[in-house]
Amino acid sequence: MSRKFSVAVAGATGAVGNQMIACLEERDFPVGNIRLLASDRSRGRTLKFKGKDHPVEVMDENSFKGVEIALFSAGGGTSQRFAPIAAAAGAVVVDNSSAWRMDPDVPLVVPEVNPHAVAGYTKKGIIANPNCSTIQMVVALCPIHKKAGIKRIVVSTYQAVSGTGQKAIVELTEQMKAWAAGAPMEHKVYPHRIAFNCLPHIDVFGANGYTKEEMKMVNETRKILEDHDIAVTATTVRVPVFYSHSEAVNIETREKITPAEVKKLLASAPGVKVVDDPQNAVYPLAIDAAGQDLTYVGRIREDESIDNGINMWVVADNIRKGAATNAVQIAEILAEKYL
Ligand code: 25A
Ligand code: L14
Repeated sequence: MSRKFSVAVAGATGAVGNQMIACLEERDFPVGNIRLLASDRSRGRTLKFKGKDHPVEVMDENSFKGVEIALFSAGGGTSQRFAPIAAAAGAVVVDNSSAWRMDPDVPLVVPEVNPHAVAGYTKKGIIANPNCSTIQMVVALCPIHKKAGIKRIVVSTYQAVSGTGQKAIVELTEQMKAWAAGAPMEHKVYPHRIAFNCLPHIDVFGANGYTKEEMKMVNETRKILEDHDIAVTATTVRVPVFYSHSEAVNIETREKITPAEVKKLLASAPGVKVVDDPQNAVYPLAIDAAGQDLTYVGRIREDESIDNGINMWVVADNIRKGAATNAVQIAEILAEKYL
């Protein structure tokens, strides 16, 4: 890559936006000029990029003049409104919200799985970053799907509070402090206490009894793996963990594949690290994945209740691989191949 790009980060002061700025810096993305955008609440703030202070600008219709790549993580409503404005100004938008993911004219991309789909950005000037829980699951499952054909996925998630943003990190911290002090624990962000609890409720419930988060895992998995015959069912659960989502993933394959074969496949799969020595209490942990970019897979074993079944435990940092890193990886493909 020789030339540099004019980049904007929309939602720069949020949990994901901050990490996007860090990823651009760490991965040495060829940034010529950077614009950091947020809402009026962040007016007057500055953020550091490559050791230099940059003012946070309030995002409006004129924010995207001259911008070539715009990374968005400012919530669904904001993306709905501003992504087309940015695209009309000539930027390619990589959007982290759920607003555009299922639009047939918007590619939904995980670079380890379907990098070719980036080419579809020309239709709307928007590329969608998938849901965090879906990203780590398809990174782990894609090699198995290619080899043995996945018929059905049954997944239960154990999701960190950082997925809800900075305010939820504060809520869990405050509840734990209050518990230690013997004081009452208050909640505003979640409908119940999250400290020392598990909530089978992420995003809003739909008419079918599933949450939107659960249905994202169903629909996005099929779109990314480009296979609408895969049956997927999910239960998504919020747990009192700060960073990294964990998932118990059960699959049924068309062809027989043994746990040893799965381990061998995943050992050379892009973006995956196998951590699987249960006799020595070695398996993926949220606290180890936090701050990392890989998807960690362990507890790989046969599902003995069916002919072609595998169980595994999949863990990744939801703010990094689940959001910011994946978005910057997409921008890298754009920069290298398309812009
Ligand atoms: O429900 P929605 O609309 O889809 O939004 C969902 C929320 O999920 C987060 C993100 O929260 C978003 O607000 N999010 C989205 N995708 C995520 C993912 N994959 C995700 N979280 C995890 N994983 P957030 O707080 O982390 O980041 C919000 C960022 O978006 C900016 N923003 C919001 N509205 C905007 C906007 N920017 C431009 N135009 C708009 N209209 C937001 O900037 C932030 O950068 P900010 O200035 O509004 O917030 C700065 C700080 O203020 C705190 N804060 C948040 N909400 C409030 C608030 N303070 C006071 N009142 C509030 N209501 C935040 O903690 C933030 O640090
Ligand atoms: O669809 O709250 O990208 O953990 C990401 C964070 C949905 C909710 C998305 C969470 C959001 C999720």
